[in-house]
Amino acid sequence: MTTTLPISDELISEQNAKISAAVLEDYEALGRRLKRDNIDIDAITRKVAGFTVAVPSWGAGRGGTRFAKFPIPGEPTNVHEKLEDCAVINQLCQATPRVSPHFPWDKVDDYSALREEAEGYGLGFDAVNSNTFQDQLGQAHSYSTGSLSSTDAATRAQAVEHNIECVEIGQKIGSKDLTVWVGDGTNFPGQQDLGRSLDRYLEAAAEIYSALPDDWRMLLEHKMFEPAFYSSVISDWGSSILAAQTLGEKCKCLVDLGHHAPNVNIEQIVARLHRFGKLGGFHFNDSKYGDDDLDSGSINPHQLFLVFNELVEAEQNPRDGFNPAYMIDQSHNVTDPIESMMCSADAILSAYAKAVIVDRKALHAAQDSNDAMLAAQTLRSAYKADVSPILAKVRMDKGGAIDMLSTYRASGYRDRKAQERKAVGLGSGIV
Ligand code: PSV
Ligand code: MN
Repeated sequence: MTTTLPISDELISEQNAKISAAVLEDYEALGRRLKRDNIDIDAITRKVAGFTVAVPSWGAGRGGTRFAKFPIPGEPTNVHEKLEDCAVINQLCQATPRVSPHFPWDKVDDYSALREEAEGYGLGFDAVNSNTFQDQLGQAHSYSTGSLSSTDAATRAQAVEHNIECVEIGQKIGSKDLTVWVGDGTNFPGQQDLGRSLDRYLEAAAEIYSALPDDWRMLLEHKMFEPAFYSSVISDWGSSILAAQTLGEKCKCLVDLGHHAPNVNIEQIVARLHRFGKLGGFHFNDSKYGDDDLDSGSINPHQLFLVFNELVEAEQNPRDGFNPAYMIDQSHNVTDPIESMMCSADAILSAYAKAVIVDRKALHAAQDSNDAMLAAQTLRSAYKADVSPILAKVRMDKGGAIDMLSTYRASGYRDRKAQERKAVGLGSGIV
């Protein structure tokens, strides 16, 4: 299939030509600095070049809060336009070759055509996400009482059926993971029995699990609160891992950075889940207060680095086929989503690169001899390194844009789309 990418290669080359000499100069300087610590920059560059993260189809649209959504002209209005925008992101950042769809939002009649359309952009599909946290027009049973844990058997059956349909669609588009996040929970003490609601969830989730193809995984995403504000059925990593262990081998846990109580040590959760072979996926975003869905690395880049430090540790000590599905999961309320996701991919790769250059031998030695200061400084030294020349070189070598933002803006892509696409309605919510 011929590939028609949305941004002209000439424009990318033209923009890159202005700064490529400077990038190479910086890359050589960084290479000399790393060599003093016995680190081979080219080996790091190869690792960074191999790291990719999926983008969510819904992230291509402007997000909103419970209060409002402020659409921008040229925003995508269907899955085809979302794919086109995801192609722009990957073309310029060269690190996001997969799209994670959400159903029923991304439903179409012909999924093999959708797969071909994505392939035409050089894109594949990542985990499929089910949606039983909102009602759809014409739906037989409302999720107002919950979905997989609803007290109503017919509602639970409908939620199971929807998840199985997501797996069937996923098989047509080349996915291998089903991500299940439910908004189930309560708003009042006593509203539901906390034990029995988990029983109902487990029973329904087991039905989905038994419909999984052999080479698929089911990823359970926990979230502390919202939309249920008193209790959520899968509220924390404890509930998540217990459910995953109950369901079976193919069921793993997915960590979304925004889904924890404030100040929770998320990197430790990563290490714990890995220890038990249950780390299946990751949703990247950042937050100040709760599930803010802000851009990755925009508030607390050091935490992102510490999380990656554990992920690299896990990568180097794999257990039970360590292969997490990495995805950006953000709501872009005030920015152009393409710009946000390109910059987020950069923040994520940057945290990864810093974690890769951690002197692990020195770290382990300091840990083993209880030298807290040396251990902390070993991490700090990697964190302080400016790895941007590595990231820029990776993009340049892969045909992406060194300066993604200015190249994107010079392309006039969004203005062009504003002429071609129909306007998005007002409203609230993330779609
Ligand atoms: C829930 O807050 C979440 O993080 C889950 O990943 C959902 O599928 C996604 O946001 C979109 O609603
Ligand atoms: Mn998420």
